[in-house]
Amino acid sequence: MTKKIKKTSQKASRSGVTNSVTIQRHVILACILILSACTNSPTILPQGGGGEANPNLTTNIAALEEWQDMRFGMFVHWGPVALKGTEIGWSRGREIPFSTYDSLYMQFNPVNFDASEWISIAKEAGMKYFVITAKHHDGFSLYDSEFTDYDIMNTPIKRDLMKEMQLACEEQDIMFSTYYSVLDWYHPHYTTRYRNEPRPVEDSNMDIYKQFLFDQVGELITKYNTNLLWFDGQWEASWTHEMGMELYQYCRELKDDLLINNRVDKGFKGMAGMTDSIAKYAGDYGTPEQRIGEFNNDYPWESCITICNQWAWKPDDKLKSTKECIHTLIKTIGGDGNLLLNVGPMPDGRIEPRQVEVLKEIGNWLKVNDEAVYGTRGGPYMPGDEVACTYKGKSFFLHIMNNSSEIVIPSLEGVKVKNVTLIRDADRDARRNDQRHDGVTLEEVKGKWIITLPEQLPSSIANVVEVRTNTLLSEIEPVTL
Ligand code: H79
Repeated sequence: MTKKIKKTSQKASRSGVTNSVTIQRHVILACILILSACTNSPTILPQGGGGEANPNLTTNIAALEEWQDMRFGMFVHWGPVALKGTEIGWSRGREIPFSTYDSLYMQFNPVNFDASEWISIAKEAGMKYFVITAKHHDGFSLYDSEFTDYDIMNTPIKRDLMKEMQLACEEQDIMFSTYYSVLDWYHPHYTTRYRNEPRPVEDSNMDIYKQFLFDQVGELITKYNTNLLWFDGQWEASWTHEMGMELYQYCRELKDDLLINNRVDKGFKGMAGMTDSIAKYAGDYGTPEQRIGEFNNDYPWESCITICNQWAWKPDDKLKSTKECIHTLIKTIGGDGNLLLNVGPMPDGRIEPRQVEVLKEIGNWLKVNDEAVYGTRGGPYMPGDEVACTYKGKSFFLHIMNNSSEIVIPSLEGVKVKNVTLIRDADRDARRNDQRHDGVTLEEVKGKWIITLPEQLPSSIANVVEVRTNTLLSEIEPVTL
């Protein structure tokens, strides 16, 4: 087993959930097997993995659940294009002429880059994992690759910045992960050309490109110990379903507890990001882009959303407010997904101070409400516009995003409420020991639970009420709010 992040104390408190989920999965799997034996129909895979070519290569569930428990990660889109402030990959041959774009690396000299500082910013924001663009559609390798000269070692900075990021992550217990675009508009042997690029395609050979890609991905796994591979760019005709399944299998052979998103293969449909057929297509989880995914606790998913508009840095780009970011996180985890929030650092190597400010404020909210986020799952109520819900064991957490003093939710059949508290500060012991009720009450009236909150609410962004019950909430069918 390769090195992964150290287990935190949260691990202990979530073991109840994990065990029950595992048991549930085993029961479901047993039922499916019995059913398929009776009807002679093919076995339905209850989870993702290597696709139809690799029916026995299923998602590594322990790694998946550990990642799901993290709930919140940092996505970073960075490269020489930051010098221009235009979009990574897409502006090549659009806002920036091809030859200018492809020469930017010769001036890329981010002298203020400090990997420990980036990772501290992520950590302070309450993020538990980190995903860096090792190679985007523009083909530039942000790391020291043996297989190309178009990489960070041939820039004026001449330092393997991605290695520094990996080491900083390991130092600070943040799970290190990499983004890799299977599409490469720079590589001569990748057959599809971007826009009106003049290079002829006649001599291009996808077999050569494929070998290059496998070699590079191999480096990410063996040299950088990436824990998750975030593939992208699978939609062009040059990339096939067969290649996707082969790449998935290759990665898992190199590292069995690696997680791989669904863009490794062609099952990803539209920006809603989920997979058409989990048994047919490779990938461990769905990837809605620039949107909050729909409630789904059958197939794991992660929304990737930018903190500004652009993925890569743009001067004076419109920045989302702390409130919008926190509400996005709450609605995502309420739908049982992870949130991968993207920042695009500046060409000098720093993350923009105003973005750092928002990230810090998100972290401040999370420090108080951490129990309602990490190690939880979405449900048993599906998210609405103003309230979303997470649960862990026998407790559920109502995240209330308006400032109302009363909320009404359908009661859960057969579930008894034992205790209701408002998360006010990080002093969870006082709350747990029932020394404070903070003026929250819950009353049952005709199949509804009416929850009243005190006038003075702790947060102007979102307040969390914990409802402790007598029932394991993973057993409850999701209810609409
Ligand atoms: O890496 C990020 C995007 O570059 C990539 N996926 C995320 C994680 C991506 N691949 N495809 N798309 C995004 C969809 C394409 C969106 C576009 Fe556009 C709209 C391309 C051109 C217009 C977004 C806005 C990108 C450039 C401007």
